[in-house]
Amino acid sequence: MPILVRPTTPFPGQKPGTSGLRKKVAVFQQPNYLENFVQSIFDSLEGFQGQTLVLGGDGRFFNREAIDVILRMAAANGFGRVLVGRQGILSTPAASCVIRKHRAFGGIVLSASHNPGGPHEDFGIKYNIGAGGPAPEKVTEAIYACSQAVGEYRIFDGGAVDIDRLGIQHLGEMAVEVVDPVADYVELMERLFDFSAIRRLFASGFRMRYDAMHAVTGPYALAILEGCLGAPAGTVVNGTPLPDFGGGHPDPNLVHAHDLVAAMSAPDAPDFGAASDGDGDRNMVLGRNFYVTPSDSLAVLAANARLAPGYTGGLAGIARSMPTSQAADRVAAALGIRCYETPTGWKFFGNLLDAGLATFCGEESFGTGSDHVREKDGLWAVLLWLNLLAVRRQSMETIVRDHWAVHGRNFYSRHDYEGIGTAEADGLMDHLRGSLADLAGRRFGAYIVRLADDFAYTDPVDGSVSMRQGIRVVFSDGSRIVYRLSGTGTEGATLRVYIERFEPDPGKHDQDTQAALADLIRLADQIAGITLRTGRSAPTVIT
Ligand code: VG1
Ligand code: CO
Repeated sequence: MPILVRPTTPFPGQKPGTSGLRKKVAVFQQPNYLENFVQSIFDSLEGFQGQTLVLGGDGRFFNREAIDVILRMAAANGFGRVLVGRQGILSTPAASCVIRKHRAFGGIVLSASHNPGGPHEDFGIKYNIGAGGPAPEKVTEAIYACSQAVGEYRIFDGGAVDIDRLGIQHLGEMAVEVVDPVADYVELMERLFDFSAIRRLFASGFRMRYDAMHAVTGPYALAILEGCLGAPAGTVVNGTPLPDFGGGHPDPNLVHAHDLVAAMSAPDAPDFGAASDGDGDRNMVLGRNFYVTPSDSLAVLAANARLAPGYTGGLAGIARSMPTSQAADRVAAALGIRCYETPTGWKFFGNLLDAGLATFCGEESFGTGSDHVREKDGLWAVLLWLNLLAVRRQSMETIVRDHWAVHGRNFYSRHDYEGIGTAEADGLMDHLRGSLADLAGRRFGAYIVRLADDFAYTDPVDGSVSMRQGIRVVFSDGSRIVYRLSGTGTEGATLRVYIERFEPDPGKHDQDTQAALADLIRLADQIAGITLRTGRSAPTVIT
């Protein structure tokens, strides 16, 4: 077959971050940039000849062009078959589902997740392994190493396929099967949740607003909520994926999902609100006039998991990323199961899930999921909440307040300082690292530092070690301040500061979060010199 072997030279910086390689679209549009990275993925792998690759993306600008290139490169590199979502669409959790169900060798997901899309915005590409999850660090490091040495790439030059047409086509000897991006995923959700109970909930007049933010979950939410579950038409808003997400920022949080937040605090607000991000792996859930933090959502879902058919046997364990609040730890203790603490990024949950050590996982960044796939899953969390609401027939607010009354409340907030200079950000972190020894045992007002370190993680399954995963300052009452730099941005640096304080007294659970954390927020600035070093007097985004 007509395979071209084209010479190329390496690009610097093709290093995957927290979740794949993310760059401005213009960077990906440079001749050979995408090709180099894709060839590096293939060069880093062994044994995929004749095997199946899964391919899809969140529909953002450059998705189709990239799919065309990757299909032709997969053919030239010897894959036997590619399963590609129709129109190039596959949400991140759906891609994981398809990889697992069809026993694929791996998958390539095109997304920069919550980063904006469009010709002047971001694009991204990530590789997922056969278990369905994000490539672990040893794989991403191997890809990066290959990208620094790549000298040629292979591409098929004998035609193209129509990704709008379901069914099998061929590129040379390789089969390309265009699949319904929604079908396998819907089938999985039906097995995990009590769809009849949720259908009855909607039939009883329960109202919901699901904001797909013009990102990838639109078709999934329409099929499941309005299709299978009988929610009234119009429950899903912004349900058509657009290449630029309608000019918005597909990040489901209080700042970027402001329309949803406004609708949920209006006098005629629905009972339940939810939004997902660009690639469908995150979720924000809201009650009427009530916000639940992702950390609390994980804890409440874990405490109530047995109410859903997929989890009646209970949970083997819970895992959370280090900056995520310790609300889940309290649930794990109450359930008599283990809670694992991992670095930021879903790839660190993979081994725990594969080994059956954890069933639910969560991150403070609106990511929740379980062992049903190997990615976080926005709609899964929404459906689990619906299942819970359908069984308990209480408002979300009542359920969360009851939870706090039993387990106590972990007041929690994340402060992001976006777009600060790389030098300032590195300087701040270096300074913090340098002051760790002095911090231990120091008193700041009522707070005494019990532990100050740079979080290092040893994977309990394969023993791999990941260093420098964020600075933790833990106080004697269990309160914490965590600092780390984002690994998903494409411009300058983003400093994330995570602040947490436990409050056992139900009489004090009504406080405003920022007020409840005010002392620690001041301390966070004092310890790291944020204002002094960045010139910023306030965060860009507070969640
Ligand atoms: C952020 C979040 C992290 C999440 C990652 C990918 O990373 O903090 O929890 O796993 O995004 O999510 P960072 O390095 O910017 O803090 V997604 O939805 O972009 O795939
Ligand atoms: Co995402």
